[in-house]
Amino acid sequence: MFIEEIKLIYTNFTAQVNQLLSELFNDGVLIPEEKMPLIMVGISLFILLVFLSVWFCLRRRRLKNKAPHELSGRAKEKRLEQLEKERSKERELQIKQEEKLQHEKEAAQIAKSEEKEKGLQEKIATMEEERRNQQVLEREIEKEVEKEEQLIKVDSFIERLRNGVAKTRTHILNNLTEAVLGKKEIDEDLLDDLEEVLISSDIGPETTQRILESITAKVERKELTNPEVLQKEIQLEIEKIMSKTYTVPSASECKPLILLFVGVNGVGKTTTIGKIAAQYCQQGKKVLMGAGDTFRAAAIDQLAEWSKRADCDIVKKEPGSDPSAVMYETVQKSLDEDYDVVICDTAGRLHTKKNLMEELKKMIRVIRKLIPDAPHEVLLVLDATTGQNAIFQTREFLEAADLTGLVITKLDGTSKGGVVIGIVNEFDIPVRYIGLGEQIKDLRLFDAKQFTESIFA
Ligand SMILES: Nc1nc2c(ncn2[C@@H]2O[C@H](COP(=O)(O)OP(=O)(O)OP(=O)(O)O)[C@@H](O)[C@H]2O)c(=O)[nH]1
Ligand SMILES: [Mg+2]
Repeated sequence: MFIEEIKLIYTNFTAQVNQLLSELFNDGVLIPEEKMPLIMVGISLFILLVFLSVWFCLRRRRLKNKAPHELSGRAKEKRLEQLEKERSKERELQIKQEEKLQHEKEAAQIAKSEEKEKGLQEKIATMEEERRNQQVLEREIEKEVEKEEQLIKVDSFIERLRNGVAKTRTHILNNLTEAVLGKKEIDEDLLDDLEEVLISSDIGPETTQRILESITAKVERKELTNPEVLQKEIQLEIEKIMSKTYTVPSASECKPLILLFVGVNGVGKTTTIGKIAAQYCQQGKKVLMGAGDTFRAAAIDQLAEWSKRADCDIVKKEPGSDPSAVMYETVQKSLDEDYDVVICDTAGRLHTKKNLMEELKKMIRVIRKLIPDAPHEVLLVLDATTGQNAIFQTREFLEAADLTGLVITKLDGTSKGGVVIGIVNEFDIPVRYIGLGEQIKDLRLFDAKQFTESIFA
């Protein structure tokens, strides 16, 4: 009876489940009755599985929330293990977080120091830029100062040159202005006056004649009519006389370049040699001096002193020895030891003038034995303060040697430097150097334009 009831309940239940399934799948097909037990077993197993899963989850959660001492046996061990794992995970996490924080801190610090460094670098760059600007400024100032110093030097040199021809200038300019005054044209009278003005100046009769001839020719050709331009004409004529075209042998073409200085005593030969040697040394040339004035012991010492000042070598012998022997030894040494420039001093006074000239000729012969085209320059030194006397000296020295150039010294000690114009005109020898003082820098290459301007400008 009871079993029958259970069967009935089961049958109803399966029928309802079948109905439910057909509604669930919405297909209206009922499962055959013989398959229902299997379906029911499946459903039961599914429900059991769901129940067990829920139970397992709940149990796990409960165990998880329990303290280890509330557990026992395997569960306790597991819980402890789990707790250990969780703790180590937490520690790892904490370490990671700390590391992250540390990294962030470090990164922030690095960024900060990088920013600081960048700022510093920018500051350094600005300072560097400022320093560079400062240096540029300093260099510019130095250049300016140098320029100014140069100008002052040039000025003082030109000023001294103007002083050296002051009397020549005042004489020519004043008298010429007077002669030209009120004249409308250049006539015979004016030309006579002009002749008087020039001849009474220190430029000499020959030069006066040359200038007059040139001006008269221009007047005749009607190229020159205005008295006002006479001064400019004279200036141009004088510049023409002074501008000799000549080839100066250079130290690079002639090696060694042999220079021989001649002139009467006291004109400034030794001093000029010292100044020229110093200038060549400053250009980096290897310079040798030859102490050819053996007549006076003091002359040898004076040249030796200059060689020290100029920082070059010297060949010297005892006073009284043969000057030609000194020349030979000097030139031989220059050839053996590869000198660039040889500068030879000579005596300005011997027992007789004839001796002086003969000695000079002999020296030149001896030098030519070693170097046939030497001496490359024979420079006659003239003292500007001796005036017309310089003309006689030039004449005499020309008989003994082929003079290649003149050195006019002591232009700072005269006001009648115009005498130089006469010498150059008469002998057709170029002026190579002028001396306007006793310092090295006071010896300059002669510039015809500068010289003429110093008289007329
Ligand atoms: N003011 C001035 N003095 C000069 C110049 N050149 C040379 N002197 C001076 O003139 C004097 C004579 O110069 P020296 O060089 O000894 O003359 P020197 O021709 O060798 O004379 P000797 O050896 O006797 O033949 C010295 O006191 C020099 O300082 C110059 O251009 N200007
Ligand atoms: Mg001398």
